[in-house]
Amino acid sequence: MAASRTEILRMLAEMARLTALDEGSPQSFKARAYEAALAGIEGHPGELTGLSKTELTKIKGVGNSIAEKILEFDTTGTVRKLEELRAKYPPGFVELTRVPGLGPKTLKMLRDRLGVVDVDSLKEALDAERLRELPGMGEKSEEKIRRALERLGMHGKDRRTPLVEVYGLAHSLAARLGDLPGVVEAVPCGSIRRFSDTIGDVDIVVATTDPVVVMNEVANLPHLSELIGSGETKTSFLTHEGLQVDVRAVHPDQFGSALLYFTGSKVHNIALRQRAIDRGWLLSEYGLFEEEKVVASVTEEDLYAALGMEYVPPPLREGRGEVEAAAGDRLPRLIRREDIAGDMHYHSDRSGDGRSSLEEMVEAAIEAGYRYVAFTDHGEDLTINGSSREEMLAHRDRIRQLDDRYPEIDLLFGCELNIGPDGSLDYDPGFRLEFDWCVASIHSHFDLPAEQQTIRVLKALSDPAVNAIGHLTGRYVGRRPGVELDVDAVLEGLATTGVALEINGALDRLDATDEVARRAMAAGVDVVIDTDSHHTRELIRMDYGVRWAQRGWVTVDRVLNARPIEEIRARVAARR
Ligand code: DGT
Ligand code: CA
Ligand code: CA
Ligand code: ZN
Repeated sequence: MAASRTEILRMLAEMARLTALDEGSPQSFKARAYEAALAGIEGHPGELTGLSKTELTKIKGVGNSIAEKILEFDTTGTVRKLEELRAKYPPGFVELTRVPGLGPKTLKMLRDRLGVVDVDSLKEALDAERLRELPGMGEKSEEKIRRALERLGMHGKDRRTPLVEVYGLAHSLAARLGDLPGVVEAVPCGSIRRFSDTIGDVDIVVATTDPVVVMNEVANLPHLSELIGSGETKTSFLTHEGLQVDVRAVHPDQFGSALLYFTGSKVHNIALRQRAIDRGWLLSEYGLFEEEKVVASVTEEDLYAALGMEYVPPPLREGRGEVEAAAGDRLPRLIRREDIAGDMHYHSDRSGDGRSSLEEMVEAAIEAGYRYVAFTDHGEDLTINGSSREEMLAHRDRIRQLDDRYPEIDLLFGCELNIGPDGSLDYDPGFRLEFDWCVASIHSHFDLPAEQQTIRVLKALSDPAVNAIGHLTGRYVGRRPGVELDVDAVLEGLATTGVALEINGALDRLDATDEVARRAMAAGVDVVIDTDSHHTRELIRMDYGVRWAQRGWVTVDRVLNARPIEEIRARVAARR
């Protein structure tokens, strides 16, 4: 076998995770070695398969031992050490690392002393009030863990996985199946294709003339931990992370109807089936039929057209009025990736957590086809990551020089201001006006009461230097709930001041939510779709941000960074 770059990265990420568990700390020497290798490989373009050990060790962060594991993985499809760790830490146990407050050390103790091996046994131990007996734990920590379990929806059949943990896997699986002989196309469907922020299971539809080859490949995938069921055209299995994957092989002639059916949502499908029935037809995963005759089946476009509707983009297929709109030719002109003209939340290594230089970030922006970009490195209030006034002014000089050197792009000197617990911002009002553009965002104090959070954000956005509110709630999907606030009050504040609502395209953020974005459209609030990139590889987040915005029915005319830079500058000037 030859492993793809993504598969190798996934293997190393899993090694890092399991090693941290095994060593009792993500800071252990071994765990950090994997993290270093991951960072090095991510910064190193090109495939890794076929490289020799010497060539591999030339990559930053990759030492002998890791190079050997990459070679072993590339030739055998797995790594012996990884298999050992997987046996020791099954998926149900690894999942517990998602619970805030349960670090590797604590997990080890819970397992050794209380026999906790998964969410269910953790719940039992909590119910029996046994955690409080352990060193360093008490009633308070029990309560905290109990609340986290509830908030994350981590028990029972309703368990969902954040999109960010599934997206890469689903696409690399599909790419692998897409390369098999006889396969025309393989596409992740279901909630992944609709770009939902959390995922129940992975559905992959494969158009092929040879289903046997596909089913054989699936049964032998290195990702497979447990086979759930297999037939001639469908195989279901669990991955080592405990995620269910359903792969269905369909004939290329029926690809459109299979895509449509397995993309869902269920509510959307039911409405389409009803439209078919109203016409005396039947719609299934095999096609749209009039008696025995096929009306349409090859592409989704054919099917929507036959049903007398506009094509509905997958992120819209949630049964939120899209069927009626598409049937009445009333689908709004949604934002698309090619409409985006620039990025207004963008870091360089001027930020402590920035990983690419100004030059690299400028070149990546040009590569992405942008006409402008606003560098928004952190303000001084974020002590480690932020910059002093002197540093910012020197930074401005460099940005202006680069702006002259690259005539094809306009560079703005901006800042990501930190919103303090009381709504205060970095620097002073005068200095803040030195910036061409400011995004203000919350980075701490997530637990304040809703009323206080609302006042906090309203105060920040009333500052004339503020042009957008970044990642509104500060949530991390499935890990940290966002701050609670009065969304309508904030939207009203944005509408009256002309400050934009950011849609942050980081897969683990996707913040503001689709729901809030849709309310923003109704409230007359403009949005900016940003990547918040800290590294050149993160520019891909613009694709994600756009799809997330589509879920919120965001239209092109309401996206600030789809407009010419002059309009943005004029809006900034008008606020001051
Ligand atoms: P998930 O996995 O919970 O994140 O959500 P989905 O939407 O991926 O749902 P899933 O995996 O149960 O099914 C995939 C798609 O298959 C779903 O979006 C629509 C279609 N589908 C599944 N079951 C049914 C059904 O009973 N009726 C209809 N009309 N469609 C279904
Ligand atoms: Ca699914
Ligand atoms: Ca499924
Ligand atoms: Zn940022």
